[in-house]
Amino acid sequence: MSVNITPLTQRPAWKALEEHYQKIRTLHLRTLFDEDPRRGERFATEAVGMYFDYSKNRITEETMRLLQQLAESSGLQERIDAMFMGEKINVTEQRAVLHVALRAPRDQSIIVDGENVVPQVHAVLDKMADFSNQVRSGTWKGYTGKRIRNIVNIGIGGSDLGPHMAYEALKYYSDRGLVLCFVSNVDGNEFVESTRDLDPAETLFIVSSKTFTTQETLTNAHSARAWCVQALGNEQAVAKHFVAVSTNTEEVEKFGIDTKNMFEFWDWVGGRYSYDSAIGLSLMIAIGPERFREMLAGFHAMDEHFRTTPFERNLPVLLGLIGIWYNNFFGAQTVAILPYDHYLGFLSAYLQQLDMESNGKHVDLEGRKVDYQTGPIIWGQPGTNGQHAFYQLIHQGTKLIPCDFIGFYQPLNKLKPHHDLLMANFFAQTEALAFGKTAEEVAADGVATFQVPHRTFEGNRPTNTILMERLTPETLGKLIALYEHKVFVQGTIWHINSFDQWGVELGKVLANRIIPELESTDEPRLTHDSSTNTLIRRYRKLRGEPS
Ligand code: G6Q
Repeated sequence: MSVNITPLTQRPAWKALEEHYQKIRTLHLRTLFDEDPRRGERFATEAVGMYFDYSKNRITEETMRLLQQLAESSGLQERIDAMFMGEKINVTEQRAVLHVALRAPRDQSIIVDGENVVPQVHAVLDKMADFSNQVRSGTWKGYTGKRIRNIVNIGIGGSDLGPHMAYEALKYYSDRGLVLCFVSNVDGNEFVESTRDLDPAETLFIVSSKTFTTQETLTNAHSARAWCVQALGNEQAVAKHFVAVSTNTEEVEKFGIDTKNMFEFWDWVGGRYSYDSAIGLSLMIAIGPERFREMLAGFHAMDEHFRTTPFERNLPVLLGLIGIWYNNFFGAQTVAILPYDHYLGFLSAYLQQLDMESNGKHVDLEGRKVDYQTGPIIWGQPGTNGQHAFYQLIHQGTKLIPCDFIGFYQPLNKLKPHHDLLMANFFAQTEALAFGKTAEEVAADGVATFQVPHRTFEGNRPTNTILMERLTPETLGKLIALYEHKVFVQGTIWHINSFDQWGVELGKVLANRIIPELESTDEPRLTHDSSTNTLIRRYRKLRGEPS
């Protein structure tokens, strides 16, 4: 479908944007707001309960018109339809990309290889709900008959970040009688610290791995198994203390987990798009099946908005296009994600994987090296903490850093006066970033002349503002789907495959080669480069006992 598309940088829409950039690159947000007193309302839109103000961006109506043209010239609508219809748009792996099916209502039909996948999705959700209810109610007992109080999710990357982020985000709604931990790193310190205060008789491990072959996850799962069996004195304990989430039945069986305690998902769910599949089992146990379904409904509402809304009012499209504007025309290298909500502490780490693993690609769908920038570096942390740390560079540094500010009208914990103070800071930051403070204004405050340049803020720093009512399972679903689809919009325009991750492979292969070189008792014959050889020899000599 896309093979004959004109290369991105040769399209009229791209060239028009390049010219347009030359015209407005020095235009200041102060001028744009002065010239149009209603700009703050005109460059804002609301859908599915999400208010999106993009007026504090270095854009005009012409910019948005040209960006939309660029989206059209990329066949964006056709690509959206292709994804929702289950076409194999992940071309390098020959797979459909159907995270949207994970939140489709029961009566919807999405066909993959001649089969409607929606009933399978709901069958697994029902099985998860049944299991979650058993654990939450105490019906599911450990090997010694004790109730389960600790849930440890063992998984990494897409099998860790989603449920971890969402558990933190929705902690307010979680069962406080349960302790949840997430163990991902192959570094044994994490496993030991996470389990040291837990009673094995009360602990359930959820081994989450799409492939069930991931080194980190299997190493942690084997350590967990040894920890559990040693404490409970019998191999049979595994059946009561381990469940698996995977697509690989054979490997799950090999590990010794009964496949009736396995929760399935499918190859058309990418790891970083998987937390509303069975990969979210730990989250469902924490917040309960009803809340989990509310979250899926939030995802679905944003999916439908994305699929059906014209580009000029389509939130993921607008967010994606504005990102392209800075990334490809202003040369911005990064995007800061700044949620003003403590519960969203893991959001930027989660979005980092979602965006950077999806769009960190250097060749297009046909394998040609691209001659334009693709995915940006994603980073950030919640306000107001960041204000006292890295915001300095955003305000007065030499780099252009577009920021997404995310907040809620209502706090979950009503503790006066905190929320008003939090939101005052939110609004003040976007105002300061946009309008700055001129040297004249600084001098007029009576500031000593030598200090004036240091205390001047250029402004013209762009921000998006995303506001919703309250942080709930439903609003979280909408927010995550917004970013999933933003990544899709950008990947489509860059004409890259946002759904593979070959970049993770090389390091894995090389590590597997080095493992026996570290483990061998005889001095290994090393054939790496001189740096790697020396590092390995030095490590072997100085590590003490092999571990
Ligand atoms: C995500 C990636 C990657 C993956 C992990 C874990 O999109 O594919 O982060 O989720 O490598 O893989 P497994 O679930 O197979 O253990």
